[in-house]
Amino acid sequence: MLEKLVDAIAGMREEEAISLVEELLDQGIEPLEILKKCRAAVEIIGEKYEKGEYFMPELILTGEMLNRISSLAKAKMTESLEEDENKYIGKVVLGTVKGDIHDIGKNIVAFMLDTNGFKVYDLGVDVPSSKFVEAIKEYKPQIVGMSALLTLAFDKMKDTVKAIEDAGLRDQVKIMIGGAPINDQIKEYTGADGWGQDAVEAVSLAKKWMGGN
Ligand code: B12
Repeated sequence: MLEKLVDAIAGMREEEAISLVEELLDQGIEPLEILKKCRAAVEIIGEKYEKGEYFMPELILTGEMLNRISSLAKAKMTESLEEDENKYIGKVVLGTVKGDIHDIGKNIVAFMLDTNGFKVYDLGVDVPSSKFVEAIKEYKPQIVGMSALLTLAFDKMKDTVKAIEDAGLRDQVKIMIGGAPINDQIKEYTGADGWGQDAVEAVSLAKKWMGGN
């Protein structure tokens, strides 16, 4: 049935995918197993997008499906994980910066970090620097992730890094940034510690910073 799930997601059959997830969870399948299968489906979708078989509407639908599936899976996961914070590899505060409302990529990053054992505090979109600072104080993450698709938002990323510095929290967190236009130069400009081209790189970077491989 797990393979049927991959097929339903990659085939854009949203309601079938949701029913399958509900059934699998009822059968006691580990939420993490389900999320791993979603990751496999996302890889197929990404390939189809690159080949020109899928377009933006499919990516948007993917984001929507993943949100629905991850909230079903997360509801189960938090039951077992929240009792023991030590089970997480690390904590990440994540958001799309002020002025930018693109969140499909950010949600995929959140989802992938989740699947890989990180506790993610997703602040949403259009997030002002003050909200990042408050979230660092409240959740004490080791990592902060910022997403942006608009070139206008680079300054907001820089401002947020500065606000974290001004609040005396800069040495407590590693900061990663991402989004289609981000590159090494933007990383240097904003003062972030690293950047990732996709959600897989986000996870590798986060694991590296937490001392994993
Ligand atoms: C879908 C889309 C929208 C949707 C967003 C829906 C949503 N819920 O997100 C809607 C229609 C709302 C939208 C609105 C706008 N958009 Co728009 N949009 C796009 C589009 C087509 C795709 C973006 C996307 O979702 N890509 C797919 C995801 C999966 O990729 P991704 O975001 O890059 O994420 C991956 C990586 O970058 C990385 N990543 C992402 N975040 C992070 C974070 C970290 C920490 C790490 C490590 C990695 C990482 O991992 C992700 C997964 O692999 C792009 C064009 C494009 N080709 O990028 C334009 C684009 C980004 N939009 C653009 C514009 C101009 C706008 C508008 C201003 C349009 C308007 N005039 O109203 C508004 C902006 C409103 C605002 N204030 O933000 C421009 C930006 C130009 C610029 N240089 O700034 C683009 C480039 C289109 C263009 N060519 O002109 N948009």
